[in-house]
Amino acid sequence: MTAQRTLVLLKPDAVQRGLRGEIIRRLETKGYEIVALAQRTATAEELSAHYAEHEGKPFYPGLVEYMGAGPLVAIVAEGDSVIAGFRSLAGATNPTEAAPGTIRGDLAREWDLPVIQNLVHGSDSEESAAREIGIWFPELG
Ligand code: DAT
Ligand code: MG
Repeated sequence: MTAQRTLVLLKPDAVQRGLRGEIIRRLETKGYEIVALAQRTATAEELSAHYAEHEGKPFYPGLVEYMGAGPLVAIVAEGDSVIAGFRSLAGATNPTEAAPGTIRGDLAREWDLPVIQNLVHGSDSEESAAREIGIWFPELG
């Protein structure tokens, strides 16, 4: 298996709740390498590019508002099968359904519905990872 890269976001709720260290600890103790890391408040352009697949869905306006509401941390992580592996660490999209032991299952809950605040993003395929790394870290693209 060759090493993959994935794009991880520690979303504004993770930063606001002081969970950066806890989430990065899980990523690192799993054995993944951090290749790049940056904290900043996302621009509207970054968010519309990142979430293009969800444009037009009922939750899209709330999602973009939540993601732009404060600083987030963008990370490129590397390792064998890291794309699927980080999504396993993250758990199901809905934190109520996410299994205990996962980031979302242990650390998130339904909070301010209808927006699902679930602490982290992880790319869902090699194609998404390449596209998303290009959005957040154009210098690595
Ligand atoms: P994931 O982040 O697990 O890949 P996704 O790509 O389907 O999930 O959706 C992106 C984000 O949008 C997700 O993390 C939380 C939010 N979201 C998804 N489905 C939603 C819904 N039905 N209602 C509210 N927010 C939703
Ligand atoms: Mg997704």
